[in-house]
Amino acid sequence: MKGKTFFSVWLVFLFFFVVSTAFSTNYKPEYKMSIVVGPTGPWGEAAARFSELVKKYTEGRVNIKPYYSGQLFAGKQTNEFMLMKQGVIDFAAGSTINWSTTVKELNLFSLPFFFPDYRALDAIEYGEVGKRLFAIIEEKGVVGLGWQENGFRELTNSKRPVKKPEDLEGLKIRVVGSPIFIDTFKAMGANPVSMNWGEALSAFQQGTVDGQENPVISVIIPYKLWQVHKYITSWKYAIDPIILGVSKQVWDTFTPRDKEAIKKAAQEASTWQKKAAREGLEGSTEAFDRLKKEGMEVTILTPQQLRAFKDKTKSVYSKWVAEIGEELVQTAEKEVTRTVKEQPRAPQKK
Ligand code: X2X
Repeated sequence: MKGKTFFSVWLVFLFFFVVSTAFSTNYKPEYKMSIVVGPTGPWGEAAARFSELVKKYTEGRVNIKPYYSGQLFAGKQTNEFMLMKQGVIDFAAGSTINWSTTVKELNLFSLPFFFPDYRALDAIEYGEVGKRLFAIIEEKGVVGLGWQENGFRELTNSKRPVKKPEDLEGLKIRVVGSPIFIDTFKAMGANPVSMNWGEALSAFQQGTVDGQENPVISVIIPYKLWQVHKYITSWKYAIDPIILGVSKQVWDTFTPRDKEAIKKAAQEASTWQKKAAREGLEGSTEAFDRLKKEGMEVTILTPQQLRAFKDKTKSVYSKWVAEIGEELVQTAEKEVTRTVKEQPRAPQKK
């Protein structure tokens, strides 16, 4: 190599060395990750896995610490997205419900009785709609790294089996502080109260609230809700995806190499999490059998029984389609219909 060429190669090398060192020294010693639930169950466990994988793939340059049970919320779980946007929270595995007060399009997942099954949900998340939703959240300050899942939300209560809308009358049901849930439960005849998850648990114990709605594997089992509620109704009335995301402000400080490493970790953790969140619920009665064993009375609504609840929520549906955006909902509707049509015909169970 001639002297001049050697010198330029050396300069280029020096430049990259200086730039990458400068970037990595800008890294925080700890990145805070927000989780609304505790460390037990697929939601919390996946956060721990994600942070371990990130550490491994970035060779220790990015250290994420999960903060469980909503410690970073500053009082309200619906604040999570705003706090990420501001860079106060760096990472989160956040429920789309908690983010929907800031990103109204995410109410798509809370439209009553919209998603029939996991197939339809996956088609939406990994298809055009999912990509659009990630673009929308990014515009608002959060980069989406993967789809995870709390799950289909089922109703539990301490008073009686709920089989028809009339059974909900007078029941005080805790819901998340997101307006579509208040609308839905009022329409079905219940008496909804919005409350943070952390506060809800003591309200169930004291009996000041009669019921709640949350997924079986991710919340009902880890929180042993049978200790406070005897009755569960499976009605899959709303799905609750989790987005694994990072504050855009923070994301922009990572080197391209570390971004790739974090994406890889996110993909692995999210694939594991989704599978775990569906364990015993997909083509199996295992999860509900477990609840029976714990003493719960399980009611699984028939399509006919479901119809009565769906009919009650029609007005909620029309109101919220307008909020979410008609075009987005229509695109999602088409996709759901397609997956239903393409479904291999399973033998019909009576
Ligand atoms: O608060 C809830 O019900 C929970 C844990 O499911 C959410 O964060 C949406």
